[in-house]
Amino acid sequence: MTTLPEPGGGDLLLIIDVQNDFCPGGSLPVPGGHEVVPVINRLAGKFADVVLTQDWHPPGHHSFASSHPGRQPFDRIETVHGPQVLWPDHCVQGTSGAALHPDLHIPHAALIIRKGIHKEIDSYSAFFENDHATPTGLTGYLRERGFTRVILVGLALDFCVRYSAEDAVSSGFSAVVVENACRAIDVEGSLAAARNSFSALGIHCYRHLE
Ligand code: VGL
Ligand code: ZN
Repeated sequence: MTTLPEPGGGDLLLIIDVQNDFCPGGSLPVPGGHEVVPVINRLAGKFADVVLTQDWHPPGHHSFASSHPGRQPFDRIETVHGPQVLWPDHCVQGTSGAALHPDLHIPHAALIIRKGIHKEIDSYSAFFENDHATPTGLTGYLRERGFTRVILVGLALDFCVRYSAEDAVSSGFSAVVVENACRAIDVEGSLAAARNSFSALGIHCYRHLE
């Protein structure tokens, strides 16, 4: 078992999208998604500073296959912001599918960032929408609070965790991913692509951390 060097004052735990729709029984289930809940609850107890995210789409969101006649979930299309995987309708604002998993117990989390709120553009990252330009405000929060390192966990490793980790680094923070507190969707090589990106960017990926 590996342990993270004692979380310090500059460290923030960023918990990505641990929501009902990404767990078995939800509309975009990540295999084993619910298994991260106890692991994250334990890890969060070691951090004074925790932020959560929620994928939070309006009905008819551009990333939904149902918004594109003739398309099926997991088809790919080209958009002005690059390639887009089309998803089943998921995490619609205010629905039970968009709620955090009921067993997630992080009472000391200071902030919940909701992303993907604009109908015409997806937002995998907790920092920027998929145009890589429209901010969510998280960078300002982290800078103003003096955080220097972001420890990432949650769903899905190969989409929202990946893009959040990349944007943490491009925004000047160091980033660490705790893989046993993540699960992946793994469509068309997306998990391998995420791992390649982590090593190219110097994002340390703990395979197993308690
Ligand atoms: C996510 C696909 C679509 C994620 C969100 O949280 O990784 N994946 N929306
Ligand atoms: Zn989404």
